[in-house]
Amino acid sequence: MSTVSGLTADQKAQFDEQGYFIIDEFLTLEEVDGVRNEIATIMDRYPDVPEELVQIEPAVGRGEITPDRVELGVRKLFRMARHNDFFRALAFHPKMVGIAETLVGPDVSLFQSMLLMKPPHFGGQKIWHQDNAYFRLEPNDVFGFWIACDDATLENGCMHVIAGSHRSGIGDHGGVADDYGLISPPSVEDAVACEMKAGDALIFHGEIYHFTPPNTTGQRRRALQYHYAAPHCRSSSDSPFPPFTAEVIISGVGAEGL
Ligand SMILES: O=C(O)CCC(=O)C(=O)O
Repeated sequence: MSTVSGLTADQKAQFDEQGYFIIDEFLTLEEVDGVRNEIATIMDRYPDVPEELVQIEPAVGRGEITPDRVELGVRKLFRMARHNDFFRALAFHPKMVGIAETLVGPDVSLFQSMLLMKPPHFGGQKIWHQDNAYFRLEPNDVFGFWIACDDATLENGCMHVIAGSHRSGIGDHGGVADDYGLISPPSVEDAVACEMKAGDALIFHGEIYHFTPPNTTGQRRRALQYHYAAPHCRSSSDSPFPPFTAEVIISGVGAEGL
């Protein structure tokens, strides 16, 4: 099988044409366990952690729901690579950096790290959006890894993508904060539902339309999301969010060590 710097020709072609591909068993179960343990370590220290690191589910924040453990009320961990040594080191994972160098390299920066926690029973949907509508990086040499840290199913909120939608530019978005999304969202019937096992990785273009439904089960659905971009990308003034700057410069001018 021919390869393009660590990717098969088929994976590269699927990324270019469809805007995504999946690699099974991308992280080992030991690596996934390491991620789960570090989440627990952060939450053991909560609320004595940087404010932007932990975002609570809105219904928990409003006091409408009280989870058994505080970790089960978290919507996301945000910019972990900025605030936590474990997640910063993970940004240098050779498999992720190798793919980043192929897709947006030669030099790469980690632009955003998140852990989407989608708690059992009340983890809400993430509405249809394109990630680069948030970042507004120009040029749009940006893509994400979405790595399942639990088995992700239709019922607990697996990722849904619209194949090929990364080729039509950024659609109109409205709303605020986590509810910033496409004003004319596609129909879920037209989406590819990406059911994945823990450790599998979805690699997706920064302008693909995507969405996750609510978690209606008692099972957890944690996912690690790292976005890499070429270091020369800059947030344009079209973004309603403060300009995005790299969390970690992996390679090129100003590169930081492990
Ligand atoms: O994992 C999720 O539930 C949503 C992830 C996502 O699309 C995002 O946060 O941009």
